[in-house]
Amino acid sequence: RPILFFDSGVGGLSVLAPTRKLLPTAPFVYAADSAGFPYGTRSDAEIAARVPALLGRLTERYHPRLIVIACNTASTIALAAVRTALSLPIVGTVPAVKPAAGISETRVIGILGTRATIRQRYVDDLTARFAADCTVLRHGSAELVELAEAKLRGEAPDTAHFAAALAGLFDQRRGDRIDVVVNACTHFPLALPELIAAAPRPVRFIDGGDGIARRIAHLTQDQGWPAAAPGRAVFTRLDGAAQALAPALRRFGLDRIETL
Ligand code: DGN
Repeated sequence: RPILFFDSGVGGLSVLAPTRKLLPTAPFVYAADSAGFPYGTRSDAEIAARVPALLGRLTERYHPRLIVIACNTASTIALAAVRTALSLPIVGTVPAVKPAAGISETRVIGILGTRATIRQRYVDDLTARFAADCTVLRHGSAELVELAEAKLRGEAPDTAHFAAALAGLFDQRRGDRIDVVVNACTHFPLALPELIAAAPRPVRFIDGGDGIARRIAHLTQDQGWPAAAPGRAVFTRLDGAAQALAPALRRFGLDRIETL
């Protein structure tokens, strides 16, 4: 039975990649809700209704042994509802505030996510629990999600666009003191070199990908994965943009493309 990754688009590949390193022969299904993309500009109610319903359909079709919600927007809004609706292990992806607070020297941290993620109470709670002595600045960007998707379709990334998107974080009061930025959207680590190049000065970008991969390996450790299985990518709508992702998906071991 496969491990099912779920995101609105290709962002979850930043969680799939470290997981494949730890579990090279595990069977993977990567589901992208291309018909619902992007989630960051949708209402909480839409996401709360859509994500559990889609994961229910995907579970019926693929019988995964574990689901990874590889999307901060979906996780911070719908993780609890999905766990209630489905009786299999669900791993979520939430902003890496705790490790950020662990390494910040200036005690000023940036959280870069979608607009939907940064307004969640879930993020308030993480901040209160793990970064109470820090100034935590948040910025929600729809542009960065589009830029990461375009990069994976093979379009040449433009540093100026990344710099403009980052200005919303660094131009805030005390933004000049930020030394650690949490990539709180799974799309952003896919464009890490571009983010580093576009930042106004050297800062550390961190995300939860490696930690989530270790958690998945731990939860599946009793499983013998006999031989490398071809990975599948499933789209809720297989349009031109989705098809243009095929070469990138192959680089992540996803050789077959299907529609839900
Ligand atoms: N990759 C998703 C996240 O981590 O929040 C959201 C991308 C989107 O749909 N805007």
